Amino acid sequence: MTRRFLVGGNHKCNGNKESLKSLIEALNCANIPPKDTVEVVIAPPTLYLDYANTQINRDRFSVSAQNCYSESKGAFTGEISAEMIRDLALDWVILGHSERRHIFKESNELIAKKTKHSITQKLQVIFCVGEQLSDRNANNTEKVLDEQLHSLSTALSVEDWKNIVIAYEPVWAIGTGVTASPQQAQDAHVYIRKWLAEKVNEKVSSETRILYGGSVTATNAAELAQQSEIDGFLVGGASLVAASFITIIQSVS
Ligand code: G2H
Repeated sequence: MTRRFLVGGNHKCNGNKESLKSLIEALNCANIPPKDTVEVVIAPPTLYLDYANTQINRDRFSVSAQNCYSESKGAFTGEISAEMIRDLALDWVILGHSERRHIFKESNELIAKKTKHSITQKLQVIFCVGEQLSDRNANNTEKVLDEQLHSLSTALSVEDWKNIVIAYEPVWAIGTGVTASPQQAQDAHVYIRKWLAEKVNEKVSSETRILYGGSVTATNAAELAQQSEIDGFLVGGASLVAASFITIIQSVS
């Protein structure tokens, strides 16, 4: 089974219209593999989604939201809905990022509910999982992944999984400059794929793309990309710098 590489650029709460304009201009003329070889998705802050989608070359790139709520509309001040993302003609949303889980205290259940709702609205979801350093040190990495994946699988039908890309992002590697070693990342990805085979089915296990995220840089991406179970990256800091992001995209092909 060949899984198409995917590289996501998660801008988090960074940048402004001017920096985004420069980034998009650089991406639009970058020498990168075609979309059917490497899929590239950028996720600017919500306020800039529409701007990004009108400026970027949509034959080569897609634009993703970084989050959305579990309901269509209503009295949920500060939230956006999957319906609104679709209204902007966007196809992607990132859900369950560790910063949503740990800073904003989103539960496994809420994230699963958001994911299901997003899929009903025909969005594709980059669903993030990953353990904290204390979990890893206590040998609880697999337990944490089990819990995060279990609540997702209870919310989804088997059909829904074709709209899911999993991003394994160990929290201790996020924005810290400490990257998981290629072997550590590979081991976690193997575990997630085994979990999918046992709890969902073999087809979902072999077809679901699993990205690695956590201090991916232009320097470490190529070696990580050589691991058989790594199907791409979710990149934070390095996705804000055009030259770095382009090198990362080039390194997966
Ligand atoms: C992990 C990653 C992007 P960074 O959060 O999702 O960020 O590459 O800055 O560690």
